[in-house]
Amino acid sequence: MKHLPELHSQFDLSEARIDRGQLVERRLSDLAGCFEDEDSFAKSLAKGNPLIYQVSSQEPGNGLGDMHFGIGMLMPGRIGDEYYLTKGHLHESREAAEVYICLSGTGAMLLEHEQTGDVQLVPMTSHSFVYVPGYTAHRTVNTGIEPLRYIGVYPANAGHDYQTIAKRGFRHRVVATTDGPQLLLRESHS
Ligand code: PAN
Ligand code: ZN
Repeated sequence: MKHLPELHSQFDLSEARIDRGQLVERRLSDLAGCFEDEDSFAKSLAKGNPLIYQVSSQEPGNGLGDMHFGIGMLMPGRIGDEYYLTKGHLHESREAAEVYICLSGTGAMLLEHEQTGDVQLVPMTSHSFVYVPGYTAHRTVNTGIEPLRYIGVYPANAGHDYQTIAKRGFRHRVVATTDGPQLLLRESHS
């Protein structure tokens, strides 16, 4: 069966790009304020401004019931003891959930419920799904030594609220310890 061209898109796993995708790139400087250790952040930034993650996404429609989707690639690395991470956000439509499909690499999804404060660190390993419920701030961290690649699928009306996170921050952070990745309370959280 021949697909209509706009309904079929190929993605490049290694480059983490979808055909006709809009590309967003986040460099270290875009993540100011996200890491606890500001001295380590400043020292790393003085050495260069590497790409930390990118998302290539498609927004085929904005009608009721439409879906958006994107493929992300988060690089391995740390600032101090804290793993490289995405900015993280709540959905503007708070009830909007999201499905992540983990393709390669090793990481975790930090989930914090906006009202209850319930926190979960959900493993992201290749060939697994992570379900992100509504009303939940979500941030991806790469706890491995390879790029973490994943696909996210969410309702078209979800929207991205970065401001609430920028103001309040996440209450927890994910750090490297001799026992592996651990979830700690963020000291600077207000
Ligand atoms: C994902 C994220 C992606 C990048 O596609 O947008 O992981 O993270 P930030 O958006 O927090 O920079 C998603 O959750 N979309 O809703
Ligand atoms: Zn999301």
